[in-house]
Amino acid sequence: MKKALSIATALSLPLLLAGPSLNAAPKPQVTDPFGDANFVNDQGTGDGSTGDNTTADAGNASDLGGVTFSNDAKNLYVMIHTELAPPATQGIGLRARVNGAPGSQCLLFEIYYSGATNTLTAAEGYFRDTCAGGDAIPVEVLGTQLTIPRSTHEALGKGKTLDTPQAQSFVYTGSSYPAGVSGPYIDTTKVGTDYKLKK
Ligand SMILES: [Ca+2]
Ligand SMILES: [Ca+2]
Repeated sequence: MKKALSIATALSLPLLLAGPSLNAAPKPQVTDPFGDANFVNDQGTGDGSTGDNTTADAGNASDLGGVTFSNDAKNLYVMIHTELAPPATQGIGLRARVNGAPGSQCLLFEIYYSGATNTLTAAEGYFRDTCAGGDAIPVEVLGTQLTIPRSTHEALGKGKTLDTPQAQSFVYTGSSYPAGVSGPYIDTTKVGTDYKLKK
């Protein structure tokens, strides 16, 4: 009896110690200040090189705060942080992109929101590989988070790294992608830190 108890204690102790780190919120790979959704940052390029201009602030649902990637065995989760939850009065879109040179990253994670400038009735989420045809694959969107099945693309496989992450917000006009018009950019971020997929 005494032996059984000591084994149980020995087994449970490492689990208890591991608890807090397992529950900690993931750290964002991309960060951006609030107060700079003003059509000025990297306007015309959106490549994330110019940085942040906070001399004016025109938006809040379009004001990027950063991007957090996380994953489990089945899905990649892309959370795009904004000052206020979309949708906004005007139609907007949010985009995170990875893998490639700044300004020409291949993999796009996009959410298009309904608003006065478009005919969307609900948020639409897409994954696109612009270096391989760019076909828009519809994916699940909840708030500002996209859920992409890892089986969608080899770049989301075990041990892969998503490099050169960056985000943009933009005006979206028209109907569902690709019929509508994306732009101009409202806010952009600098390039953040790489994310290595776990599991
Ligand atoms: Ca911002
Ligand atoms: Ca910014």
